Amino acid sequence: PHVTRREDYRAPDWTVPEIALDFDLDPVATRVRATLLVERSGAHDRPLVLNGDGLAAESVKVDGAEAEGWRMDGPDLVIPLAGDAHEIETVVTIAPERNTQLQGLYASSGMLCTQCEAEGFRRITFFPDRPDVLSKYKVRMAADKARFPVLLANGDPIAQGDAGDGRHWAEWHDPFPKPSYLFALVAGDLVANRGVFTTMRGRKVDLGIWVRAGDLPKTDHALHALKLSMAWDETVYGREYDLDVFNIVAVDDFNFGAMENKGLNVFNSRYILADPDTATDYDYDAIAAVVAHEYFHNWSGNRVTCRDWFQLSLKEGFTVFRDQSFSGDQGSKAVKRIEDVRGLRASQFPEDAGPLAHSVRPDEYIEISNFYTATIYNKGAEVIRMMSTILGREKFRAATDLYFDRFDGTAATCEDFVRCMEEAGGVDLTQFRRWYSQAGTPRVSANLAQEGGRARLRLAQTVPPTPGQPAKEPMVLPLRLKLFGGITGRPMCDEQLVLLKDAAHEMLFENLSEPPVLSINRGFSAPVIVETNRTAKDLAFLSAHDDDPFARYEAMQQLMLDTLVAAVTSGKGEHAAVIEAVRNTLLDSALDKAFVAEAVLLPSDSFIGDQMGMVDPDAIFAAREALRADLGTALESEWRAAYDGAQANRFEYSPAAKGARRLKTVALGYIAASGADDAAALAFGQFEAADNMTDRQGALTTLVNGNSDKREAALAAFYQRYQGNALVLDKWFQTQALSSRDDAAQAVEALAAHKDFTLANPNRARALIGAFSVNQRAFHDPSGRGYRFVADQLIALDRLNPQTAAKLVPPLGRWKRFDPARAARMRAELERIIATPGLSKDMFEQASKSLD
Ligand code: B3K
Ligand code: ZN
Repeated sequence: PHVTRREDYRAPDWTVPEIALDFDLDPVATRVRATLLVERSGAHDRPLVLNGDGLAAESVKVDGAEAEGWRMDGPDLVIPLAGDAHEIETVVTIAPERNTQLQGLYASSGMLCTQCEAEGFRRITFFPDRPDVLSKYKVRMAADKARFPVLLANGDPIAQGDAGDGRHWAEWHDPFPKPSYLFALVAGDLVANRGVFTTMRGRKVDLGIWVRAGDLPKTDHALHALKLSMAWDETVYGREYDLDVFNIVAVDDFNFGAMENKGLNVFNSRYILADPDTATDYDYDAIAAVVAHEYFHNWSGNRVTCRDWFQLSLKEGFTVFRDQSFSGDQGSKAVKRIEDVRGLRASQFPEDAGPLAHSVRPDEYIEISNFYTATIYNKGAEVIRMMSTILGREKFRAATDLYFDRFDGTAATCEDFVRCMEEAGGVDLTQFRRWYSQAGTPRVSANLAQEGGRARLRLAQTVPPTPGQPAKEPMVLPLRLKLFGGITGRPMCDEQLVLLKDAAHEMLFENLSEPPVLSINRGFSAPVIVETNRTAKDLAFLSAHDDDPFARYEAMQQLMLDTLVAAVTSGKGEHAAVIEAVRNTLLDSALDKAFVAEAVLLPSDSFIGDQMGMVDPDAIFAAREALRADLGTALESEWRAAYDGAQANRFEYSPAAKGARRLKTVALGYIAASGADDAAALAFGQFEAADNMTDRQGALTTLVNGNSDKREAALAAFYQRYQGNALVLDKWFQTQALSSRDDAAQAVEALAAHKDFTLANPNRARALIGAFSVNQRAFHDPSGRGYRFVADQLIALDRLNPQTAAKLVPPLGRWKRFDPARAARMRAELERIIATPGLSKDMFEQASKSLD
């Protein structure tokens, strides 16, 4: 397969300042007429190359006359042109209903919608489908009036009318030049929850959240989040919205979360629809975060876009950083940071340590869809965060102002962004740029040694080898650190920001009146793995006394990890220190409940596995369950007190109420882990009495993981109640796929044959297969049945939807971390995937790289 390389970038031969699209919409056969104004760029005699994917040209005209000498080069249309500017017209017919890839124009629950990023526009019409070709779009759509009463596209509505024969038409113009990946249209039987936002300069923007009529009551949260996001981007980044309308459409079949098409965002319905009965607090938070993310793209992505797909993190890393800051500002910054770091460690760290590791600005790809990764998004966000830490708030804002100002209306690069940081920040980021080019998670060792009244801190860093990058140079690591007195708990110095640039560095602290304890990488100021010589006592001390909430959480996590890793290695656990630290946290009434809930949660099986040279899923599971049981038993009365203290009268979506619900379900889990006789009854009581999905699903999870006779009853009741709601049914599948019971693998195989299971809907596929493959013990069942099941499903899914299938390959690629028997079975499944006739290049790239 063809490999695209960053170093091969060349500016486009032809630009397309304007395009007019005319759609005769029909699910079976949609006719697309495209009229392009093309201009030769620079002095050359190369023909015009228009990308296509599965298109056949029915007509090609140049300046109004049938074109001569055009030809197909594989999927692309090549037209020789004599002059420097021409009008090109092509006509193609496409079949939305047969589009199971969900890329291009497709049908979903009776509506028609588009998804073009990254290279879907070429499945709609012939076009130079690359992000550095920016055009002004005029779109005309005609469709059956009864089936598709609503016709939406980018920009502003211009005109609409009747077309006769039961059809109608609408015209939309987008005045902002944009790349083809931001094109969108939607046709459907939809209703809108409408709102108005008045911008900082007093312009009124009409907002609409478009859904099926029955879903309208579930759209208030998304609309509210949109208004908050628009206001936040004005206050924090000085960015104002620029069109008269902003529409969001929810669709049921979608390959990822949502899409930032100019003025017409298209969303996976799971990131729009919410009411207390069907959405958890986690869902509510995710909806606000994704609405914000897509909205923020209007500046970081649309007004300033990417020159080529290697620069993807320019818009994605920056926009994730922006949505994370937004979410932090809506509630507890500390809890948000903890959640984000947990996510980074669950997805990005393993990616960076495995066969698919790549840098934030990759050097090559086979299929760009495979590079919408945790590294591009979440590590990319950490890179932006580090620059904001180094520059400080004001200079960072000056730098983003400069960036938006200088590159508005253009397609930029990561380098352009860094240069703005340097200019406005007055800093030299030469060495820092390695964050864009070197893959792998840096490791820092920090050893503090007391020498009388002084202490010496020895810092050292290494960056591990990754595929194609055997040797690494030292990185710039901004480490926020502080010392605390081990006796009084008092800070012994102000917090310092240390920029570790060399492989090794020493610092001396003088005049110490008591033994110091090191607090380092506070707030997770650098996305690195830190190893220290801190004792269990030091960590317990910090978990109770550190004045940085993240560092407090981190100390507890490290204490738990050290305990669990020792237990896995030695086969027996020494749990007293963890129990004591958890007790102190539970009893600290100054802490907010959401923080407590995060802090007392044990690291996941897979995160424990990530600490070990060779992962033993069964031993890890056993060690973790043993610690859970001990925590449950030893602190049973504290868990019950926490549980009772977190009961609420009535559902409310506020940080305090969310925190209470979170702690309540965590406490319920520990009460169940204690083996208390009434645990199942307590859980079932919560399940039945719940007035919200957070409590209901929390109780269901506890029951599903257990063996009580209430288990089947709860699963059946849940299914009965939510049968008609696809998003909630996803939770039913997912909860069972994540079960900690011995029969999880078997149960998942049976669920794949359930009448409500389908691979055609990406949410459903991810709820079962995606969830199961991160259930470490079940997926890695020594028989290999988990691997076989996932491979079977992925082979079947690839025939329908390569993009979604390929995203689910990475768990099979972690074979190096497992014993030879498991590794051989995992490799065999990867090989079976690669040998499948007609395999997509998406799957080929993921599976073949995973074998190396
Ligand atoms: N930009 C889209 C992601 C597109 C994924 C294409 N494979 C959503 C987002 O990041 O906001
Ligand atoms: Zn994005």
